[in-house]
Amino acid sequence: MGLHISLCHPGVDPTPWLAGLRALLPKAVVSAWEPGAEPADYGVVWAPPQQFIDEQLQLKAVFNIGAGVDKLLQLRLPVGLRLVRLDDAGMAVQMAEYVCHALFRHYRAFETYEQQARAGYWLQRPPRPRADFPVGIMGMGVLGQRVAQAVQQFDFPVRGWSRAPRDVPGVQGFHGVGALDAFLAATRVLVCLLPLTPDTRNILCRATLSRLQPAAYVINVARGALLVEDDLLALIDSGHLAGATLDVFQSEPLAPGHPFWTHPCVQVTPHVSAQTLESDSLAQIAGKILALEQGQSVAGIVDRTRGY
Ligand code: NDP
Ligand code: OXD
Repeated sequence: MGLHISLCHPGVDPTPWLAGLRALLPKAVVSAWEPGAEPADYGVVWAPPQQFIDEQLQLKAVFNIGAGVDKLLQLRLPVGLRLVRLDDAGMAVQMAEYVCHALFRHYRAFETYEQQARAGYWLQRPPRPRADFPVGIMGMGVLGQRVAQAVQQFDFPVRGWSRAPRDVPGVQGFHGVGALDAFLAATRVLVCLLPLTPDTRNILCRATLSRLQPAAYVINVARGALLVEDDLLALIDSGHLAGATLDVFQSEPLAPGHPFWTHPCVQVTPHVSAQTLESDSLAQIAGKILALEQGQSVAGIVDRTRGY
């Protein structure tokens, strides 16, 4: 094919990624980027340095090895450079299982039962109507819709909030800033699956979280910078929020001594709610390179004015 593909994934062993791309695109030259490398036709990257963009001036497209492009968009990018993000690639089902686990753990009081069991204490708590636990999903894209589908299977009422109207079967849809208050007021378990953009940074703050139903629960699986961490803690400590499951943080890794580590109402995981799957991701990227080479359109092209 005569194509040159440059992989730039700082801090990660490139060997399996290079081998995977070479197997999928045997006619292409695939190499790990280093400063001064030959110009490539396509970049396959996660959090590349500015130098990669500045030196690679002949790129037809850059493939982001992840769904979120916030880090990529922090770079100075040539105006017309096409960015393509991962579009599910095995992440949606992981996100659905993570969110369902967090929802069930909270709704069924499993954490309380675990504590009771450790103390050798037998106490049955009354069942709680699931109609009292409407789940509101902020971000009804590829991942949010998969989560909505999974949550509906367990008969929870589901609301969704997006920028543009989204007609998703079984989901009460809200869209735009004007409908945010109504969406929050209709939500007891909030799932955040928004991209990080100038419009969404710090969107989960005292003003918005206060509008959730009393004893609301927050699940943030998108980006840490969407959440004002001190506001969340204050609202949990005041009793307005029941707690939170957090997979992402303002600063990662979460700092030693951060109150989230030990807060009894906060569960933390180290940014693993939907992990990038190497073979699924490479298959998707290779397929899209072939499609672009044939002049076809591909899913997952980033709209840089929207920021996602
Ligand atoms: P999509 O681009 O498919 O969906 C984004 C959704 O957010 C869309 O529904 C979009 O609305 C909505 N949205 C964006 N901006 C706004 C806004 N200002 N107001 C209201 N709604 C808005 O993304 P994905 O579902 O693929 O991924 C979502 C995010 O999840 C990623 O950006 C990434 O940050 C995070 N992520 C986290 C992972 C983890 O392991 N923790 C793993 C993978 C992703 P509309 O439908 O109108 O366009
Ligand atoms: C992603 C992530 O954006 O893993 O794909 O966070």
